[in-house]
Amino acid sequence: MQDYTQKASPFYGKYWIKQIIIQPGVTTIGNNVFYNFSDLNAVTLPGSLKTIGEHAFDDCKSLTSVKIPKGVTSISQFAFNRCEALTSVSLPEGLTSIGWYSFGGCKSLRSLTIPESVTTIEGHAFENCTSLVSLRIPAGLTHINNCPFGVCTSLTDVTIPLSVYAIEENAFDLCGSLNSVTILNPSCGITWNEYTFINSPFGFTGVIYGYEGSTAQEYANNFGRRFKAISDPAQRALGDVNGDGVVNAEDANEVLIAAAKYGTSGKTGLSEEDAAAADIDDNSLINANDANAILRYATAVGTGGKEKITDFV
Ligand SMILES: [Ca+2]
Ligand SMILES: [Ca+2]
Repeated sequence: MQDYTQKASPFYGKYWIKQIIIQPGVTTIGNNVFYNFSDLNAVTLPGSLKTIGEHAFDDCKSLTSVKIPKGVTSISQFAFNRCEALTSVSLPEGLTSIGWYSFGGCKSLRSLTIPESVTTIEGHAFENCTSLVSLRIPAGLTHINNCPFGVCTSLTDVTIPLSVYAIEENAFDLCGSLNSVTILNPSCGITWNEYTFINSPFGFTGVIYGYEGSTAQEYANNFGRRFKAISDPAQRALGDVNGDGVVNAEDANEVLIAAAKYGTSGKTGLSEEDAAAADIDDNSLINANDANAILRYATAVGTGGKEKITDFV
């Protein structure tokens, strides 16, 4: 399928179309092909697909879900921009790059798992996704560009993985609900201005978590942000799967997510350190037994118990 300018697409003006099925064999959806199909609510993409062009589904206001097939390695700029009804997006393992404004203004999108294979998220990619409450940034990402998650006003917490060495300004600008930012790379380069994390007219009133002596601490101190230290990975407590210094239900949840992933893909998606902290019964499997032990331990500690976590396996 070739590229078009917006008005030259053979489909231009056919906005009443509600469903599109793209036949197997098609490898490219050209630029602008389905631009502004305002009635389109379902699209089926073939397994042969490799690329989705710029503005391909831009302004398809009725589209509710999209499953991008395995084989697509990059999503071009503005591809799904302003798809305001989109509640579900499935991104494939193998995807490496998510373009500029590709999901900008997808105001109904609530949760998003970005595959571990993604190494580039361009600026504004998810800007204005105002319903997004749950976001997992992949462990292979190296760089957080300008404003990829700006105006994600429902996002409450975010963990920036060890692999990220640079965070640009406005990365989490105007994220009104953001109250926790965890930066796991102790020497991550954080753009030295106050607009990198913003949740209120007063700047950032949440907490920045990082290691003692990290650039995250230096940043927080310089801009008057609250800072809390997380424990050293070398001294990671058994059960602290997400490495935030406490063992609680969130860790049990991480274990269950990892177990489910293992069930479908044969990979837990956990780093070696995380996996070591997750395998409570030390049987080299990450599963519900480990999650259970974490939960029972967290409950016991919460009510004053002095047991060790391994007492619950
Ligand atoms: Ca934890
Ligand atoms: Ca285990």
